[in-house]
Order: sequence, then structure tokens, then C-alpha cells
Amino acid sequence: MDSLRPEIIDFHGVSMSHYFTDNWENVQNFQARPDDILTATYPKAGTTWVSYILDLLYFGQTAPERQATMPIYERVPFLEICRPGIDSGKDRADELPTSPRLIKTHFPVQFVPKSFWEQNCRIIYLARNAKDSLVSYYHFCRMNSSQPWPGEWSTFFHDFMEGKMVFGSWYDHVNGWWEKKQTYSNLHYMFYEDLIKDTGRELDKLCSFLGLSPSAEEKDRVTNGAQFDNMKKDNMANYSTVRIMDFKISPFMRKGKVGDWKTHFTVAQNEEFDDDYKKKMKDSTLQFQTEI
Ligand code: PPS
Repeated sequence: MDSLRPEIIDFHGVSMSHYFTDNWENVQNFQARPDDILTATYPKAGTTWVSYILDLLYFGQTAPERQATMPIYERVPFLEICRPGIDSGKDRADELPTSPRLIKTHFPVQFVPKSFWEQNCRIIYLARNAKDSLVSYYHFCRMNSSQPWPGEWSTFFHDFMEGKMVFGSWYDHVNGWWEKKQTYSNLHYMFYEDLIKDTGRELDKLCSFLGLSPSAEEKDRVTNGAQFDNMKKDNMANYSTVRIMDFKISPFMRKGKVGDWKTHFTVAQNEEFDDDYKKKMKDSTLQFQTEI
């Protein structure tokens, strides 16, 4: 453990760490523009993947030097991040010279600054099944010294079910955004597992939501460029430039698979998880795939 690691705090009823609440007032007052595109996810759902796809779609041809020289977290700022020694995500978003501006958040829906709704911005929500999200988050917390210490696997496993994670309960997050989709039409809700199964089809749906009609050639370029193996070796996408992440413990681009939870959950843990899941998700119409 090291001294950077924050505690989990209760913030307006959601477990958070101060790195994502310290800039709260400024973030809440963020002035969105009508063409801003917000990508929202619970942590580890594939935010970087969709960010990369969006960046290629919008700027891959007009500004290829972006992909070669700017890390993904500068191309697509993380709105609520506020850590000593780096510009806040809000300032980075304010300073983006591009149109549209691509912005990322892990906020539960009720924390999103109101200007995004007022400006009727396009919002993409990417969800990933709970079991793989848990596993990915566990390894991320081990390797990232700005996350609370995850403890032993079994501790983290139970904390996840109890929503004692930075950005709160996975169950509340995916459901909160799903409910929002019923009333806010500029929200495109997609699933990591679908993106894995058929990236081309998901790209088509995404483009249709965004009002883009890339050529077949361009679509291939985006789909191929954003493949796991390509992103893993791309230093501008794989977070290797971030000092607080220790890749010797676990790389950011770790496995990129559906079903890796099977190598972590014991049979008993799986039963416990499924029982609890049924209770927590009983009123939800959301359906997730935990294997493909
Ligand atoms: S973060 O830190 O919350 O922003 O992380 P996030 O980018 O949301 O999620 C990281 C996980 O997404 C996987 N990933 C991918 N999977 C498949 N294809 C591509 N191109 C891809 N890019 C990122 C990444 O490997 C993390 O999942 P795990 O299961 O840990 O490998």
C-alpha cells in the first residue's frame, strides 16, 4: 500500500474517493455544448475502447497526429478526475479545441452536470456484466495506487456486492442509466459483450446514433484499429504513460474478454453472487451476458 491510496467516502449516498469529488462544484458547473459527446460507464466497462473508437471516427482522418502523440486520457478527458500534479478533467475538457468534444465520466446518472441534459448532448452508456466488471476492477485497484486498496479477493468480492466501490454500486449504476434512457432519447445504451461479439454491428448502431455515415473502408479502419491487441501495444491508448499504474502487478489492457470471471470465482462464490444478483436485479429489465 502507499500513501496516495484514498479511503472510500460516502458522497451524497454513493461510495466515492475524494479524487472524484474534490472538484465537485466546478464539475457541476461545467458548461456542456450541444455537440459534446459524453461517454458514461461504471469503471472497467470498456470506456477506453469506446473512447478510442469515437476518437478514430471523428478525428482519425482529419487529425491522425492526435492518435500518434496524445494519450487517450487527453483526447477524451475524464471529467471528474482531480488529482494533484495533473490538470483536472474539467479543465482539460474546457480546453479541448475539437468539435465535437469527447468527454468521459464514471458518474452515476444523478451526478452528471445538468448542462449535459439542458444542451441535449449525445450520451453513450457502455455497460459490462457484473462478474467481469468485478474482476477487472479488482486488478485495476491492485495496480493503480490512486484507488483504495482492494484487500484480498474475497473482501473485494463482497465489497462489490455491497456497493463499497469508488463510483458506488454497479447495480445502481447500470439501472440508473437504464432508467434514464427511457426518458432521455439522446442516450445510446450499449454492452461490452455485444461489442466483443460483433464490433462491426455495434459500430453501425453507434454511427447511426451519432448521425455519421463512414465508408466501409473507414469502418474497417476503426474496427481494426480498436482491436484489443492493437490498443494494448499502442502507448497512447494503453495507459503505460501513467505513473501511478504498476503494470508489473497488472496491465491496464489486461485480458479484454467475456467470462474471465470463471478463472476467479469459486463455485460457492458464484452461487452466492447469483443469489444476491437475482435479488438486486429483480425489478430490472436489463439482461447481461456473462459468457458468449
Ligand atoms: S477505466 O479505468 O474504468 O476507464 O477502464 P475501462 O477502459 O472502462 O475498462 C478497461 C477494461 O476494458 C478492456 N478493454 C478492451 N476489451 C476488448 N477490446 C478492447 N479493444 C479493449 N480495450 C480495453 C480492458 O482490457 C479492461 O478489461 P479487463 O477485463 O481488465 O481486461
